[in-house]
Order: sequence, then structure tokens, then C-alpha cells
Amino acid sequence: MFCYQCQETSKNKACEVIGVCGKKEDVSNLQDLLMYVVKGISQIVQRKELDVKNLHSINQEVFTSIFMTITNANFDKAAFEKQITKMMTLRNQLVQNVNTDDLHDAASFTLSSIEEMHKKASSPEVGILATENEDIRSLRELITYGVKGIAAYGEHALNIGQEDHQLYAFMYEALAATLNDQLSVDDLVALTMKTGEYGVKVMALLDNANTSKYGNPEITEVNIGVRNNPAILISGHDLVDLEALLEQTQDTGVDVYTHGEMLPGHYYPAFKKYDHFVGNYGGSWWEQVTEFETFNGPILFTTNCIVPPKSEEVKERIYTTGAAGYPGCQHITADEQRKKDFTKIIEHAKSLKAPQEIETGKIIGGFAHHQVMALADQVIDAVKSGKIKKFFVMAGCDGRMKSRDYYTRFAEDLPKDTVILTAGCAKYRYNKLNLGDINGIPRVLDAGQCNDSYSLAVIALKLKEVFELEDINELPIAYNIAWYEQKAVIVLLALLYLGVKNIHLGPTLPAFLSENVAKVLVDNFNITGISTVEKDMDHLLG
Ligand code: FSO
Ligand code: SF4
Repeated sequence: MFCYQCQETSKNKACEVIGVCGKKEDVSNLQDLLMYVVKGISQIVQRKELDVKNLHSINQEVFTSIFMTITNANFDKAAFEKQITKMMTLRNQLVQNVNTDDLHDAASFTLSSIEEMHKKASSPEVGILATENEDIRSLRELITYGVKGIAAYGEHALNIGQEDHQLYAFMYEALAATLNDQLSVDDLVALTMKTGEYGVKVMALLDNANTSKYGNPEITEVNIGVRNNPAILISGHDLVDLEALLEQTQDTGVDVYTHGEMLPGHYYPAFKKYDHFVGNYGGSWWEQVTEFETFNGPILFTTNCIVPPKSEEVKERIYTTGAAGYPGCQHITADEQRKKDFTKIIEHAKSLKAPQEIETGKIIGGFAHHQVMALADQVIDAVKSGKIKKFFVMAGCDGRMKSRDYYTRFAEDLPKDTVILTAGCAKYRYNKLNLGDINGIPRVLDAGQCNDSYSLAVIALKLKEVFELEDINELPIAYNIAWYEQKAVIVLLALLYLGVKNIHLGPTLPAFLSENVAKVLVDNFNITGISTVEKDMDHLLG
């Protein structure tokens, strides 16, 4: 195996024996093979100049396949074997009437057994290292990871019933390009920027899907304590699953709590009507290791980030759905009408104890673009009068590395006339710190999930308009972003596409950036890694 797609990759180089995330070699290789088949499909779609509008089920299966390979989404070997088999069948139907002589192996190889599948998955032509030139490899992977983010966000929008065919067309274009040896470094740099453009499009699509279905997020205090009823914990990012779970648990005596990235579910008006939607339990994804033990009830994973459970007792309480999966845990699939039946989880919850309280109090959030615009006058006044000197976008991900303490200290040390704009699980490093407010505006404004970074871009563009500035970089906004997995890659590429410069990216720069590719990002966008809180603070405060 060779995987370096996330921030926690071994020695900041690559996981080559087992993933730091717990991903085993066989699953890692199968993920590579699934991406390989999807790239093969992309080449066929491009060659045949197929209209993506006619590829309905293939488009959706491609999204799901890609989503399954995101860090911490799916650890289930059997799920990958099944998905690869399915995608090979779809690929073979597509390839009919194409001269396979000039197709890439990814579009034409055959398999006749599961043994052969595993053999192919571990063969050198399938893995990342198949691309020898380090810079080409780096750009191919950067584009691939961006596309993984697009697929994940695209799938959430699709679950709500919204899709944009341009996204599929771009996905095939980009993935086919990663097989094309004729493309130069410059071609791939241009395609990387285009990936960012589609990152903006997919986040806008998901924002529109979420808000048109569930309303615009609004200022909300979320309880972090517990009640004395049996309960289900829902994690991940999928709001459709949240809605179905809330519907099905109504009047059953079972409460529902959010974990990690599902916290922003509380900000949507549509979910406020459920009295049994009690609050948020615990912190960011990696804290599940202890928090699932004390939660006592079943846990439903709608997407990443799963940490392999240490005990059988916890494992028996874990359920997965959608692209998520874990061997030995029950997986809930949708029926033909795309409906999911969570009865099993609800019955399981009834037989278990209520959650143990680990903290009490409230956290505040719901500052997506619509809510911030409703406060625009207040915000603009505070900026004009100098009460707010600067905004710090500290969006992105959290992770288990000790070095991420940096973000807590950075938030604590920020001057009192600054405001943090956040989204994604990065917020758990400082959202319980009580940093106070400025004229009633909280100093940490949480827009929502990582995809709601889109909201932060909308807010920045709006401020640029209000202050009549030429360039987004003239705004009093600094960017100190934390990344972990591939959705953060698409968020980053989207910000670059929007012209944001001087981003600090940490806690480490991606291992998949070769020296030359990193230099392109530095030269064009002045991206830098983080150093110490003091130095970065000086630098970012200007
Ligand atoms: Fe966090 Fe995990 Fe949302 Fe990521 S839960 S790390 S960027 O999956 O997706 O922010
Ligand atoms: Fe390693 Fe991250 Fe890949 Fe897991 S996803 S194998 S931790 S690089």
C-alpha cells in the first residue's frame, strides 16, 4: 500500500504498511483499484464524448465510489469488493463499441475472480507510485483529492435531490486527465485551478440544497449536556439521514444527539421542531475513542470520520450508512425509493442506558451567510468604528496530532478586537473557550460544516462589495486554516480559485505536494505552513 492523502500520513511521507487511520493494506489497495476503475470509466466517457445527462446511474455510482475512498469513510473490504464488481460491470457496458487499443489499462483490464481483483489491486500500475515523475504525481493526486471532495459534497446535494451535470462532466474530465501522459505540469496546474472552480460550484449547490430544504441556519444555542433517556448519536455530514432519523425516533422515547460534524444540524430551522433532538455530545471526530464509550447508545455514521473501535462493546453499537462502512458493523442501505429504515437502531437504543454526562453548558453557532448578512449593519459598524480590527478564518478540520494545540492557543491569544470565522470540525479546538463577544457579536462565528466554508467565502465577497474594494485580499481577513482529509483539499482549492492569498495551512503541509508543486502554490498564492503562535500572530496581524 501507499497512501498519503491525509494530514496524518505516517512521518508526513506516506502510510506504507498500515494506515495511521487504521486502514489495512488490502482495503487501501482496493480503494486504489476502485479509483482506477473510476478513472477508466472517465476516460471512456471522454473518448465517446458521452452526454453525462444520459449517464444517470453511472454518475451517482461514481460519486459513491469516490466518496468511499475518502479518509476514514469506509474500512470494509467486502464493501469495496462489491463496489469494484459493480463498477467493472458498468465500465464494461460503457466500453462497448470503443476501440480498446488506445485506451488506458484502467479502462480495459479484465477480472475473473475476487483473487484476481486483489492481485490487480496490489499491482504497481494501479497505485499512486505508478506515476514516476514526482511533480506529475503530485498534481494528479492533488486533482484526484479535490475531486474526492467534490464527489462527497455532490453526493450530499444529490441525496437532497439536487444535482449539477457540469460537476459530473468536470469529474470525468479531471479523472481522465490523471491518466493522460501527454499533459504537462502547466496543463495540470491549470486543471488544479479548474478543480477549485468546481469546488465553489459544488459547495454552492450543496448550500442551496441544504437551505432550500431545511431553511437558512440561524443563531442557535446548542446544549452539550444530556437527558435521562436512551439515545442515538448521529455523526458525519448527511442532513437527509439526520432528518430521517429524527422523523423515525419521534415519540419513541429515544433521544437524538449529534457528534462531530453533525453539530450544525441544530442550526437549521427544520430540525428545531423535534423536542427529542437534544444536543451535541462531545467534541470532534477523533474524540469518539472515549466519547462513544460513555455515550452508551448506538451511533450512526452517515459519512467519515470513523476511528476503528477498540472494544467489541462499542463496535456492536456502531451502524453505518451511505458511503461509510466498517467490517462487522451493521450497514443500513436505502430502498428503491431512497428511504432508509432505522428501526433496528431505534430498538437497539431502547435496550441501552441513557448517555453519561461528560460536560454541561451550551455552544453557539449558526452564522452561515444568510444569518451574518442579517447582522450586516452591526458587523459593518463594528468594523468601521474599529471595534473589530480583523477577522480570522480558522475553518477546516481537527485531528488527533498534539501539534493541533496550536489552534487552541492561537484562538486564546488573538486580540479581543478580532473575530474568528469558522466551519468544519476545526472549531472544536476553541468553540468551548468562551472568547466573549464584540457588541453582541460572538468572537467565534461558526458557519457550520466544512462545506459551509462556502458561507465564509460568500461573506468575504459581500464585505468586499460593501467596502468597495478591488481585491478580496484587501479585506481585514486573515486565513489560518487546518486540514485533515480530502474535503479540506477542495475547500482550499476553492479559496485559491476565488483569489484568496496568504493562507496559512497546517498543522503540516500536505505530503503529496512535491517541492516544485508546493513552490507553485507559494509563488502564486503565498501559501505558508504554520510556525509558532507568536510568529504567526505577528505576521497575520500585520
Ligand atoms: Fe471534519 Fe472528518 Fe468535515 Fe472532514 S469530520 S475532518 S474536512 O471529515 O469533513 O470537517
Ligand atoms: Fe495514512 Fe491518511 Fe491514507 Fe489513512 S488516509 S492510510 S492515515 S494517508
